[in-house]
Amino acid sequence: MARFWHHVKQVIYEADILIEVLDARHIKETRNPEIEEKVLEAGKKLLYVINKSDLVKTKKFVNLKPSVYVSSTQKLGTTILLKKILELSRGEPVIIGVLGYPNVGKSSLINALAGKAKARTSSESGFTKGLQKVKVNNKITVLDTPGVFPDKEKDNQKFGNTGAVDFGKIKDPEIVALTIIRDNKKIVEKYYTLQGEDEEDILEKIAKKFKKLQRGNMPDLEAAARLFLKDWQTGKIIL
Ligand SMILES: Nc1nc2c(ncn2[C@@H]2O[C@H](COP(=O)(O)OP(=O)(O)OP(=O)(O)O)[C@@H](O)[C@H]2O)c(=O)[nH]1
Ligand SMILES: [Mg+2]
Repeated sequence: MARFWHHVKQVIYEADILIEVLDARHIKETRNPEIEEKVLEAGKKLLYVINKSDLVKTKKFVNLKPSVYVSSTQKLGTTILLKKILELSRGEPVIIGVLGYPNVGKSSLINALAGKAKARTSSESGFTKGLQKVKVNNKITVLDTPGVFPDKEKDNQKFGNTGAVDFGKIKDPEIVALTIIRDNKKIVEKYYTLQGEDEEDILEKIAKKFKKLQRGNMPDLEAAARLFLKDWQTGKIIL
């Protein structure tokens, strides 16, 4: 991940305002204190944008200032965000750097602001590789960046939960899936319309329901775990 740091530093240097994009389902987990510190140290303004708000039924109260809830794919909250940007820039031309965890929707946010698909997006985490400049209008220019984790972080569970490492690549998918199922039992049971004694039982039932079976009709728990993580990470399961 270290190779991404020079992009981050460059963006912080070039931009007047930095947006940290957070995932509404995992606000705390997708914050990056190292980046926040660097932004403030550089004397730049930090604006929190809580994206994927369409994936939560109730918006949590967050003590982050200034912050705006948006859904980039459903274009919700973007007018309020543009207003906030104009307020912070006092109507002067401004360069905005967009930072955040992999896969939180940085590129999608830029497209929502620009009103067209100018930054390339993907459900694959780690998609944006270098810096990309996008002109939103004649006052606002936005810099897209590759997602970054905090330097020291190696938390496989968190990567799976937030989608920072995607379902196809995550290590130990069964452990990751079982922990998420345990922590969200009711929601998972409701989504798959099944019930289980515990998380292992639920994962077995998911395997059977979607015919993820090994020889002898035994449930293939790794395949079921990846299927579950796909649904989880791509926002099919609404919290
Ligand atoms: N439901 C929902 N999905 C979103 C939203 N914003 C982005 N996504 C999806 O999240 C995935 C990642 O979006 P990107 O915009 O590529 O995310 P990114 O932060 O640029 O990702 P990297 O470049 O890989 O770091 C895509 O599948 C998007 O369609 C949103 O507001 N709601
Ligand atoms: Mg991107």
